[in-house]
Amino acid sequence: MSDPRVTPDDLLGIDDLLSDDERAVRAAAREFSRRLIAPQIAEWFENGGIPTMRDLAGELGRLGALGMHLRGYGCAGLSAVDYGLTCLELEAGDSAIRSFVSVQGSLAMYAIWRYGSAEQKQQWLPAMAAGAAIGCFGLTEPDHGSDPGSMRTTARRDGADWLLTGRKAWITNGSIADVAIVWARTDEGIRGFVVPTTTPGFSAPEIKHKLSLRASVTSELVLDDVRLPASAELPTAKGLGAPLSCLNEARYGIVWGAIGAARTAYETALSYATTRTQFGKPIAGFQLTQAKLVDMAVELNKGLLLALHLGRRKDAGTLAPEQVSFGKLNNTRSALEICRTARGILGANGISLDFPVIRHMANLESVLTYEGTVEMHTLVLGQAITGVAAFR
Ligand code: TGC
Ligand code: FAD
Repeated sequence: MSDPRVTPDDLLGIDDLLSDDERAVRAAAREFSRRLIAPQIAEWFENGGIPTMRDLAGELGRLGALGMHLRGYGCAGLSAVDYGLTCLELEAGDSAIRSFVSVQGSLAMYAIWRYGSAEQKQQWLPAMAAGAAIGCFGLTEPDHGSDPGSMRTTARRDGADWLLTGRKAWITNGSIADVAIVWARTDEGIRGFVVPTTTPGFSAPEIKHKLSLRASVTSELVLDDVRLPASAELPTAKGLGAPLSCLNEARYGIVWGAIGAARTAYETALSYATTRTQFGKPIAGFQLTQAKLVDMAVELNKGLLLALHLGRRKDAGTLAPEQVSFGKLNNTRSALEICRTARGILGANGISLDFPVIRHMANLESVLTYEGTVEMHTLVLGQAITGVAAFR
């Protein structure tokens, strides 16, 4: 019997931990990413948007990526690991695509799927799973980001109706959404509302001048006495715990996705280092470059193992929110470090959009901040370890 060998692109043999079906889901997402994202993403990033986003949403729907691990209502009903592998492959293309999928499936659809009425589910979920209707999720406000419990957007009763007033900020998909899940303060506490974006008083101006996630749409949501019927309220979403439970879903996808962005940067740096010659030999032949490549590979593989571990727990129903914070904290932080190291290995070429490195690096600055900053997830884990909440 021959000794086990390592392969450079799977140093720990993590592939062996996946089933044939999981490898097939991953292959489909990888093919999608390489065919429909990679060829055009530098241009989309440079121009600040994806002109064919509605078509791409339909393609993502056909891939089964929208609400992939939800059951019923036209959703694919696959596992959390399948969904994670898909997030990884899509984010290997660009964080904007995984962001779209996260917001659509894990935030907007999940909120309706978990907390919605039968009518809300029937009206929105099949169209959203197909990518025919686009959703967004409005929690953050201009003055309340890490501390959403202090939100100022209000919903007050007016006869049988609700009137929503306030402002949300930094909302992914906002200006292209057909439906917004809006979280607002009521006399009874925080509640969620399903807001068709054609409702009078609702507008979603796009936020321009971003230097990160440029291919993604980010918007404000302006709610100026938006009148909604009583049936627009998510009936079982009571209190801040409801939106935070949706965040667990999206954060889980990011744990995997960040590894995809880092993998692309690592592969680019490895390939560059073996072909770029200085001082008469490929720069991969210098010990300092090898140390960088090894550090990148070690962190990449550790991050992937962590994602898979959390995915198996999620499928077993044993994944705790603090464990999601562990993954989000570690994998976004190390993915960004991998991209920064890759950028250095590429020298001047590292700052060009001709290589998929600085784009991923810039995107990950957003990924580090949204869905809970490094500091928030550190404090979540600090509380888990010490038993003391240090948020305020
Ligand atoms: P706190 O008093 O701790 O909790 C309030 C209630 O919520 C419960 N809870 C959770 N439930 C489920 N999952 C979680 N992860 C939960 N964390 C807390 C908690 O048990 C409590 O329930 P109850 O029944 O006792 O009322 O709340 P706090 O005000 O002290 O805040 C805690 C903190 C700081 C951790 C939380 O506010 C937080 O996570 N802040 C970060 C905000 C954030 O992540 N925003 C993300 C906005 S969405 C987004 O960024 C989308 S980007 C997507 C993309 O484009 O890909
Ligand atoms: P702040 O909360 O003001 O924080 C500023 C700094 O202070 C951070 O470093 C933070 O960690 C630190 N800080 C705050 N409190 C503490 C503390 N107690 N201890 C130590 N440090 C602290 N939101 C949505 O609701 N929906 C979306 O779809 C969405 N999409 C986004 C897309 C993009 C591209 C971006 C950039 C953001 C998006 N967000 C979205 C908003 C995102 O969730 C917030 O930006 C994030 O939660 C942080 O809030 P903030 O920007 O207001 O920063």
